[in-house]
Amino acid sequence: MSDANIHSANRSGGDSEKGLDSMDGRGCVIKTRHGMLDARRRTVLMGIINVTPDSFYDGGKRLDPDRAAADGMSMVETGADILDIGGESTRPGAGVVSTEEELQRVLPVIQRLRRHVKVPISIDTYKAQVARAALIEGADIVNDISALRFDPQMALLVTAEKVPVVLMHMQGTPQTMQAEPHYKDVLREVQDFLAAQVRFAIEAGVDRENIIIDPGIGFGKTLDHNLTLLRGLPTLASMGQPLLVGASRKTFIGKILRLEPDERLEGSIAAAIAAVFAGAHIIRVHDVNETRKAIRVADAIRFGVPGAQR
Ligand code: 9MG
Repeated sequence: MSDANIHSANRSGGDSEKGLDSMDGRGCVIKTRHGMLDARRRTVLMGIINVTPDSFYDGGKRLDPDRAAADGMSMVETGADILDIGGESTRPGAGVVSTEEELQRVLPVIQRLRRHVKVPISIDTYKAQVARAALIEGADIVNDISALRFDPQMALLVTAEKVPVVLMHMQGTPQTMQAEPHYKDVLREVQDFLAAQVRFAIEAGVDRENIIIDPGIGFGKTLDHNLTLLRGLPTLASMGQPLLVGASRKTFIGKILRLEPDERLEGSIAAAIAAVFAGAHIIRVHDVNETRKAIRVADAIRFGVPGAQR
């Protein structure tokens, strides 16, 4: 997929979506085939299971499907509300994986998890064929980093299957995105892009309630772009769709702290908590146990603790 294809596909102009309802609670509840995700008074946590040899942090750790499934089960035990299964690395410069290879990586993990966990499973793919097979095996949500742009069949699939879909912003492709990210006004452009893709999805037949938006931290962004977007999350939250943020162990944290991915836990938790207070509904993380504890405290500060002694 060339950049030219991506930028010409489905874009209906740079205007921001004026017609979106403001957040009224409606946008915080997501219905899935395996239950409801209610983010009205609690942050939803998505645990990352990469079944890849080359992901930037956990690449190569879960090539055995039994190990990947066991990790998913322990994420659920420690507080994951969703498990996100990916079979193609999206780190900057990562190679494209064939559909067959991606299917061989993710399906055995989804099959095992579906037998053992009740939480919704999300399939991290931009390929409709992979998403379709994953949904058949029991996945519930499609996490599409291309926001329905890379595969024309994807919008048809999520419409027909009536499943929630994550629309993420990315400038370029994983192969090109960090070459020279450029924006005049990153927050405005990301908001306009997400509004245009929400409109595209709705016109294709996707229910508004099934659309989750995501600024795509680290996808074609400099350190400054990422920080501006995290600071601007309230603007994106006000678009009225559930808002997902993924900052876990990403390069911008390494740039701030001058630390490698395996030393970025504390920075990742700080970013997650900042996102929660800025209005994010779903946080995508590698470290479920640690992040869940931090978020429980953040949620208690935001909403109180039911039955707490005064
Ligand atoms: C697959 N993947 C990697 N980072 C991500 C992010 O920030 N958001 C979403 N939706 N997916 C991501």
